[in-house]
Amino acid sequence: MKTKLEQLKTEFLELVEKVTDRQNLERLQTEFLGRKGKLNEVMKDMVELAVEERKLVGKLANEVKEAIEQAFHFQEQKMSQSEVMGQAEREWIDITQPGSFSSEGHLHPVTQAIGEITDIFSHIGFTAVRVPEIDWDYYAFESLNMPKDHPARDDWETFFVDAPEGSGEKEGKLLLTPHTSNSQVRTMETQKPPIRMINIGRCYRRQIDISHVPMFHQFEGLMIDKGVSVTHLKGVLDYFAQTYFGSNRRTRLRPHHFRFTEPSFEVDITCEVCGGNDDGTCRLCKAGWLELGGAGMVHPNVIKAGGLDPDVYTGFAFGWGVERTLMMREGIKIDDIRILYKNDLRFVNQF
Ligand code: FA5
Repeated sequence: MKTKLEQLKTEFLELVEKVTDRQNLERLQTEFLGRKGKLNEVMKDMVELAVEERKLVGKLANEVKEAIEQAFHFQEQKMSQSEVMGQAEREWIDITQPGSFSSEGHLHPVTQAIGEITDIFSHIGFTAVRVPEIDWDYYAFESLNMPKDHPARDDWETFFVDAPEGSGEKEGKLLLTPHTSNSQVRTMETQKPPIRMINIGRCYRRQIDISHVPMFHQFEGLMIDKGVSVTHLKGVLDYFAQTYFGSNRRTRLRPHHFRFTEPSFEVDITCEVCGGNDDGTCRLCKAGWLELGGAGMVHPNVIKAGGLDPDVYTGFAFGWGVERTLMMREGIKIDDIRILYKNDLRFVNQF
């Protein structure tokens, strides 16, 4: 039995050195030390030995067992070390290498224009305000001198929200604002004159063609004070047009009619696509001019709705399309407004 035990030990020590992975190492250990393993197999014959002899063999068996266990742990440690080394080799990082950069996006051209427009007006004291873009009929129409069922409302091709009507005096139907002019009375309700505000917001109309989209942006300007006249309006519009478009562009005021301004105008600028020389072929404009927005002196009824006395205060207001303004910028040459909202990166990345 002693020889068998010695052989067992030698056999294990030889085999364990050749094992290279944990699975085989554990299998080998079970083969030698497991319940039905080789060591126990040899020990079965112990019962036949004399007591003295049994003691000696028992001691030897323990030594063999210990030697096997030690060799097992030694090999296990060697494996852990080489695993760590292997990992370090596989995962090393050269910190002197240049980093990899993720490509940086940028703001949408319309968002860029909104920032620029706000900035231009801030230089002449117009403070940005925000008002609801889902608002009551009262602020979008009624307070703007357009009573219920007035046909002038039709021009705004409005989306109404399928929700219960508000019963308050300043409520009515709920709608997606078709213009930013709801900010006129809302601002007069919260600020005292002198008022100089600019409101840039989303507008919604049931329109889509080459120069109309169902969701667009307008910027609304409002100035209310004592003694404000059309001259101030013209001065502010010219300041904006020259700062944003450049001094070589021409603008014009065309007499128009809005229920909430008197007198009212439409503001046109020479078309950037045809250079203002439309020979009947420009897809975008009408005879070299493109309408940017409406403007006028705030109607006395609107000033009253804002809680102010029209005999004391006068003011002007204007509302322009942001997309149209951007499209008329020098060098832009966008001849279809819808491309702004097609999410085509080939287009957007040019800005
Ligand atoms: C108005 O909306 C008035 N609230 C403007 C105003 C404000 C007049 C203050 C007087 C005083 P209008 O419907 O013309 O006016 O629209 C103004 C501008 O919004 C248009 O000239 C155009 O630039 C832009 N616009 C209107 N509808 C669309 C649309 N569907 N898509 C893109 N831009 C549009």
